[in-house]
Amino acid sequence: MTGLSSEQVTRFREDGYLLLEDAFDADVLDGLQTELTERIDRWCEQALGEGLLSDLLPDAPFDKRLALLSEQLENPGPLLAVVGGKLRTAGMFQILTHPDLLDIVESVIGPEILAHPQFNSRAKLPHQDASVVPWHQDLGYLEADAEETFMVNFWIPLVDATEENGCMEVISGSHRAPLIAHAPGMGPGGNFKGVDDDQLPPGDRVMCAVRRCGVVLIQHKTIHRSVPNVSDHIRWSLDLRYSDPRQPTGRDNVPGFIARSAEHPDEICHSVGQWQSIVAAAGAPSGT
Ligand SMILES: O=C(O)CCC(=O)C(=O)O
Repeated sequence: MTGLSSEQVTRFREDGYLLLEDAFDADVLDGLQTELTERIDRWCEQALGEGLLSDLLPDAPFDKRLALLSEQLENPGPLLAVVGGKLRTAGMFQILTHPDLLDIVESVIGPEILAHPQFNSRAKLPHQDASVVPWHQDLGYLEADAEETFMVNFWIPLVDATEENGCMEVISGSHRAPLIAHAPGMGPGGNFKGVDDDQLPPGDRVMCAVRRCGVVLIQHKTIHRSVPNVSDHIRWSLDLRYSDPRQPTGRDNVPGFIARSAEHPDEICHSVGQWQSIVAAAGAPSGT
């Protein structure tokens, strides 16, 4: 893939979302997927030693194992934490800096590209309320000074994402709305900020099923949610964001890194170690 066509850019700007199948090769995700498996292995080996687990299930498939392990645990929270949130790992760096992704971003905002500090890895277990994300704008989770920053947000499934396993749903054209007030305690688990139904702007609701190696692109004001996972397997995904480094990120206390720059090539971050140093030097609390 070498960026978006001008028709795709126009559709993205008009609708505030774009579905892309086969946006990159499967091996782009392999490094991170191996890291996730290694993290699960390490945590579980220790838990086995402590008598918290009885079976490591080494042969269970990637899209089932974490859920089966969680069922054995009285408190699965610490296990889920090792694979969720902001993993500043080599595999994540490889994805964030992959030319196929950066070409897509460049088609929309040009060649000055910051890998935004807000990103997540998510394992959405079957029938798990706490991972069902209510209607929101990503801007609702950022400082309001980023309202005019045109962000290009990638939602990337690690398994084929379907309505049944909890894919994303977007409201077409909703990115033209201003920042809408987000209330705490929303979603079936009461653990997310979100927008009340009566504040949702009009627009077609589009269920964004997309296969592994595909992408759902949204903008930071596009209203979206993820629907419940009623399947028998885990919907693994990443959400990554990019913006122009000269514009506010809405996350002043955590830096991103320059992923591509025509103007200042000397400022490009070339390794995961450099990325980790940039974040450490800013004194950002770990996990933010
Ligand atoms: O992956 C999900 O379930 C929700 C993702 C989301 O809402 C986001 O990327 O902002």
